[in-house]
Amino acid sequence: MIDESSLRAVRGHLRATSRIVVLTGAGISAESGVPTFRDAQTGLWAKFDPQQLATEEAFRANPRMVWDWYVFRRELIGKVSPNAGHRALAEFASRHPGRLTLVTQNVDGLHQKAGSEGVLALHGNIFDDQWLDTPKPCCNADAAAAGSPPYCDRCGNLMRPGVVWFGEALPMRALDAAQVAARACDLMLVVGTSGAVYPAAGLARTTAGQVVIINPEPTELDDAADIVLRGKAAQVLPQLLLEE
Ligand code: BJW
Repeated sequence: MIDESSLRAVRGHLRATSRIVVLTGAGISAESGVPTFRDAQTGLWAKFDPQQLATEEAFRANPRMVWDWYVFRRELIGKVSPNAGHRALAEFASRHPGRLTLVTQNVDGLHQKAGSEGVLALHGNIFDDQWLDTPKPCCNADAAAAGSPPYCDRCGNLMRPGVVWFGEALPMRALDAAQVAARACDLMLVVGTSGAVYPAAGLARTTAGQVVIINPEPTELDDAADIVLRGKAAQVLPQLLLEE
């Protein structure tokens, strides 16, 4: 149970500022049924550590296994819908144009599906494909040979998911825009992230604005927070954003 005075304080900040950044992580999609990144995996994948799978090294060593992990997750995410947390953010932004910058680490596309526009997706999109190695003229993504993963039948180049793995650079335009917004904002809501992965987590450490964490569990960013709301995103966000 979150105390009403903390909720009132955050609602006050939301009313008072026109420069709000929301940084989201896997926890915001938990109530849609998407397991968080560091959650125990289920079924066939229970024995694998996601941190060991989400790397180029793992993909090159065992492309079929890593590709199949993404196919499994694509199928799971394809079946779920945005929840009240995603919807509250989209609704707030459409009622207050230009006031909110939404930055997400999530690759599930649920913010966009909820109607949020201009989402800065720092870690890509799980439904995109791209070539593993710089494509040659023979590499035609639309004509990739079926396989696990699909491949170029001329040179053997492999398709991989269009996400950002550990050790890879984030999309420069999205990261630059997120850093500029974070530095300039008066209020940052940090929702459903463990705060363990950089440079995304660094946004909460470089902002001059008030930092509000929304998470049912402790995070690695709690020391940077002005207010911590210990609750679930799909419950807390509507209370903050839709009850003015
Ligand atoms: C709820 C809830 C509910 C549950 N409501 N909440 C500085 C210091 C140390 C290390 C580094 C550093 N800078 C860079 C690094 C290295 C590395 C890194 O950060 N490593 C750390 C592990 C230490 N970073 C990188 O490698 C990045 N690249 C980079 O820095 O490149 C440099 C470079 C420059 C130029 C050229 C080349 C290179 C890349 C990071 C990419 C991260 N990618 C992933 C995988 C994406 C694809 C996929 O999904 O398969 O992104 S990793 C994974 O972590 C995924 C997530 O987006 C990301 C963050 O996870 P998130 O969202 O926080 O999820 P969880 O599971 O950790 O937490 C869930 C939270 O939800 C929990 O807190 C729950 O309590 C909460 N929760 N239910 C609200 N209902």
